[in-house]
Amino acid sequence: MFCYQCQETAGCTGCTQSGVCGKKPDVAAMQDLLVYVTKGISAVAVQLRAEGKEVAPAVNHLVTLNLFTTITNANFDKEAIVTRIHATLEVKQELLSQVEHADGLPEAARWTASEPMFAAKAAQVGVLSTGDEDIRSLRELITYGLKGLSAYSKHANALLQEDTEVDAFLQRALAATLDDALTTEDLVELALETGKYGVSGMALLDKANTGAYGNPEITKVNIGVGTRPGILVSGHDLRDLEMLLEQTQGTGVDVYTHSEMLPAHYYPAFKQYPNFVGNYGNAWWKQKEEFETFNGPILMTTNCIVPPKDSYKERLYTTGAAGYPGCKHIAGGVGTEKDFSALIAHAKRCAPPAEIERGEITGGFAHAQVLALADQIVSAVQSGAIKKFVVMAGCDGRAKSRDYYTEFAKALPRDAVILTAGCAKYKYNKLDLGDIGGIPRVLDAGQCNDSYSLAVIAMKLKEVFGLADINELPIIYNIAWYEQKAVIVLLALLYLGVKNIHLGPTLPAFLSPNVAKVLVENFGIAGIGSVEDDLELFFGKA
Ligand code: FSO
Ligand code: SF4
Repeated sequence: MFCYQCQETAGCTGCTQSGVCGKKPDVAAMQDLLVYVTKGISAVAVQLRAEGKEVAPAVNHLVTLNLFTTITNANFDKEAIVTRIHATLEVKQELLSQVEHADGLPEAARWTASEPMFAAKAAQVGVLSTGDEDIRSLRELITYGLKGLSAYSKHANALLQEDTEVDAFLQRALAATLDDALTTEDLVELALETGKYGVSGMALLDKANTGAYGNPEITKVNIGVGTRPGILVSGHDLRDLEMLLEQTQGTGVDVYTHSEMLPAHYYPAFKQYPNFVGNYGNAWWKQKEEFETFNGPILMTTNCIVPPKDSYKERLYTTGAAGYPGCKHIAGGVGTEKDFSALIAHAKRCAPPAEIERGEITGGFAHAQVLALADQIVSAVQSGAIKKFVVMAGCDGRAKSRDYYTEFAKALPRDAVILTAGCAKYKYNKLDLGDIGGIPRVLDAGQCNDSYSLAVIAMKLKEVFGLADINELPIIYNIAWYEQKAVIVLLALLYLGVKNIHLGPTLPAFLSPNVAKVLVENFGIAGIGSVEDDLELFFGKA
């Protein structure tokens, strides 16, 4: 196997024996093949559109769900991945029969085989099948960005929102990664275009979430526990959470959020559920301890799954793109009502969660809420009470080096405000960093896709201050990444013209030296240093 798609890749170069995430070589191989056949069906869909034919939404959903399935920590279930390969080959055959001019199609578009051939083919189509390291680097950068975009599209689709232009682009870009005629320049351009559609994809999800559940508002979220048994929901899918909340009414079972599901508490629509108790635990990587003490069933609506301990494995359920062998999967696609009765019955047999923390954390600073406070924020900037905003969005992870972000947050000058989104927040959202004239020093916009909110806020501030360039704002970008959704967020920020983004704790292994050079020279992308050096870099000598 060879996989280098996430920040925790072995030795910062690539996982070759087994994934640091727990992905085994046979699962990695089937993921490689799933990506390959998804590129193939995308090429067929591109050809159909070129011939003026319609591509059904079901095909778009199949492509995005396939890519989402291969995101780090989403699906470890080989059988589930093989089933998706079969389904893709079947739909592809059907689409191929509608193509009039099939001559120019790439091999991936035409390839089909029975299951005994899958392993051999997978060995030929992985990441290393592209020989040139710069082309490989750009193809993977684009593919990982598209995986992130697929995840966001899938969540929007679950709320019955579609953007067929985003889907058409996604398939065109995927197909382009098969095209040997494209140069590094072409692929750099395509990577930026991926960022453009990343903005559209995040905007679509923002519209879907706020349209269905209202605009996030300032909210204090309980981090303690109640006395009744509970179900813990992790991942990012708000529609799954809504169905679970509906089905648990009157059952005596409470619902808690874990990790990236925390921002659900900020939406007005979810506040009406009396059994929606609070947020339990911390970022995804602490789940081994926290799922143990939670005592009740856990629903993973997306990544990030850590291979479960036997002690709680039978309490772990997956749905959507998520999967783990031996864990029960709750079925249901776009527009269907999922049946969570098994989890509810399971919860009733369990003890209530053990308390691991108590108190409250504050969040809900997505664009509408921040813009409602715009006057207060603008005058704090004009009076000098706020000197800088520091975007510390992205992901948390296991690496010890990520303590940097806690120390950096603690050491920031008192007149700096942190803007955050994604699970990166858990590195500092329980520190008492105080406020500036009533404005908290950590403003949490929501999930990683709500980085869109941070971009909307930056655009608005640029307008209010009458600036010509977004980079003239007093905003520093110090972003932590882990998996492929962070890649689409990064490409989206680059597309919006944001320069000098610092990315840590390490730069992606999939950036070849030449591709990294392009990003450094054109966008000022940099890594992180020590807390002291970076503070001096951003704020000058104390
Ligand atoms: Fe985190 Fe995991 Fe949102 Fe990711 S929980 S790491 S970038 O899935 O999606 O921030
Ligand atoms: Fe390794 Fe990350 Fe790939 Fe898992 S997803 S195999 S940890 S590079």
